[in-house]
Amino acid sequence: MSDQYGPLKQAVIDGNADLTNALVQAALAQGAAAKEILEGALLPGMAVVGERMKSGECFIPEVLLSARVMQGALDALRPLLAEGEGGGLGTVVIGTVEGDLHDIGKNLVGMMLSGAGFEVINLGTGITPAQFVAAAEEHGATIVGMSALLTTTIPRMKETIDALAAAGLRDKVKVMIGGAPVTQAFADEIGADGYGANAGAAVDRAKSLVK
Ligand code: B1M
Repeated sequence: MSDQYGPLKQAVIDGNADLTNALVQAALAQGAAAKEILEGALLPGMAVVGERMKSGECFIPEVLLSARVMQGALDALRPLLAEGEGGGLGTVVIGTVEGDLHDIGKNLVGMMLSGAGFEVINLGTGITPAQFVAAAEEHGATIVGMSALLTTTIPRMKETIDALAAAGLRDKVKVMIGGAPVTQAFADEIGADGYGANAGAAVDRAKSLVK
């Protein structure tokens, strides 16, 4: 799979939007499934960018380019990823926590939840505990989903759980968390109901939470 998608993966790494879009469209035209394109090229491409960022081989401007390219490709795949199993599973209010602007993974999880039959209210990035609480109340959320990519921002997840409890909502909503630094052990520690290592696992967990 990875060889077939080598050029597309490389286009994401290079931050080449035109080539990425063209290769995504070509793959779709040849009958590739959106999930296959995502898992075979787009996610591995971003993983390489992450490794290079960590090792100092590339810097924020390059990472931003790749991130924009990834977001553009996800937008093209959105209708296909969100195609799905019918509605009725409940409402998920999802956002990236305060102080954190990483949103690619959170948007992907939102799309996949939508495809699985949840109504998804995507609050965006930098969401404070009070904003999560207000949105959960306003939309009658079944699940509150929080994403964080920074070790410095994951403490906001526990603060949000505490804020939900203080607002009398903790028994009414399930809390799901995810993002690169988040683990099942951390989810257990802060009293979250569910954790997903990736979008697929997040959907499975969300479904099991509303059964
Ligand atoms: Co940032 N960044 N970044 N960054 N960035 C990381 C996270 C980092 C690991 C890079 C590195 O050093 N290797 C590092 C964090 C280190 C740490 O905290 N220990 C880092 C840093 C340091 C920073 C800055 C501080 C850099 C700086 O300014 N000096 C800065 C912080 C800005 C801020 O948020 N306040 C910053 C900025 C940026 C960009 C703006 C350039 C860009 C973000 C663009 C955007 O999101 N719109 C960016 C990017 C792109 C990354 C990396 C390279 C890629 C993240 C990504 O999109 N991955 C990232 C490296 C990495 O993660 N390996 C990195 C693809 C995405 C599909 O995966 O988000 O993990 P992910 O989502 C997955 C799962 O985690 C899970 O499912 C998703 C789909 O499979 N998941 C959930 C996510 N949310 C979930 C919620 C759930 C369930 C599952 O339930 C609700």
